[in-house]
Amino acid sequence: MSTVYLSMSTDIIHGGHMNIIEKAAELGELTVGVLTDDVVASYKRFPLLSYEERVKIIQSIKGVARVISQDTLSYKKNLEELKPDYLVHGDNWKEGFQRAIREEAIEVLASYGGILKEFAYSSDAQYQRLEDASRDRLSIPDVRRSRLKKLLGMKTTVNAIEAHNGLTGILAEKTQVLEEGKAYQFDAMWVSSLCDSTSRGKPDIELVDMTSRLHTIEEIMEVTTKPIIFDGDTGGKIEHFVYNVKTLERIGVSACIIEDKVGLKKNSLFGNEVVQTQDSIEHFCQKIQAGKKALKTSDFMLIARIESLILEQGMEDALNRAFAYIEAGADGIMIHSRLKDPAEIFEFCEKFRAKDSRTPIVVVPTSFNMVTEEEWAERNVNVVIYANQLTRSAFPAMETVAKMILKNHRAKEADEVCMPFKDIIRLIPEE
Ligand code: SPV
Ligand code: MG
Repeated sequence: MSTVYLSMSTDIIHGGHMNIIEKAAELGELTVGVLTDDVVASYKRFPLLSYEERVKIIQSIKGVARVISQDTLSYKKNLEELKPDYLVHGDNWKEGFQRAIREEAIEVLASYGGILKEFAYSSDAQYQRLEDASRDRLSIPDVRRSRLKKLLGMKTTVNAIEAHNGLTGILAEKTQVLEEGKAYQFDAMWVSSLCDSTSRGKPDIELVDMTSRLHTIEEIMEVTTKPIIFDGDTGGKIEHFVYNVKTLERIGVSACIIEDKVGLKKNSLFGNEVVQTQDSIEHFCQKIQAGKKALKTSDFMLIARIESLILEQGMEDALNRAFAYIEAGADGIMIHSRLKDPAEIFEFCEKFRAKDSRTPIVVVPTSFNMVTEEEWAERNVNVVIYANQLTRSAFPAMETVAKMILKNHRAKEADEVCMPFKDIIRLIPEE
């Protein structure tokens, strides 16, 4: 009997999938490769059903002889291992970024005489409606909140980009790079105090109050589904913090990071150029304990941010604090630095990991920005936050246009650097 291979990522089985499984099974004994969660999340959306659940469903479909995992978009590894007589695929991969994946598969098939069988891709309007409904489910607070922990379980390193309103939220949600058979998108969003304050024309000194910050989150949540990591600044008074952390958890935020500073907080990247006071270990531990006690789910993460390197208190102090904060209940540690050279962050990670292999480490590489995500992964860093690049790129672009209009006494010249008007009115479609 001939052998057949087909790969599937879906978490909603519809008639189109049943048809292609039926056709594939007619060709011989069918093995289905189920794409792992991180691969599905990189090119589609986060799967509502986990890999294990999807395997169970697909395994029970008539005609499926067995199910294996496919852990890349590329078919190479599984084809070389199985050497199936037939590879079955919808014809939709002839164009676009999947073309490279198709070409590679054809090459592997040719190496041992396998045959590619392509069937017309079924694009029924009701299938699209089903997909839209599934995507909507991802925005439900319980689903969204738990997603950060799930991602941390799936990937060594999760990335997050700053969002401070609906529009930057949409950028974080939808921006995707598809190239050479690979797909990339951001895993999560960072609601930065710096960018939230800057977008309101205010300094980053905890002046924008919690009600306004919650408003920002609400605006982002209305138009996105990805998990949110909230920059909680110092967390404020313990008596206030316990209320705020409960609210964040209830509305579906996944994590809150608070920094160990007291008094008038200034942005960390000022370092000791301005007066900033670090909290005592005892008091910050009390804040963490109170915050953890107020929480109702195990999904929400309270992450402690250590300012010792920023305030030049030394590596020893940073490490002591990290272990004390974890002892107090922190679900993760953010270590920050304002040096261009990543050496002190690397040293912290190494010394921390020597004693703790589990607790997630978060970094914000604004100054030490030459390190790639792959390099962070090698050092067992779990969350990489791009904290301010959208704001820093948007402001000079807007300023340039404002100056062009002033200089030319009209907008014609500025139009060259603006997106076409017809594109902006269609950027946000009506539902
Ligand atoms: C922020 O984005 O507001 C941060 C990171 O807290 S930093 O600006 O580097 O302090
Ligand atoms: Mg901040």
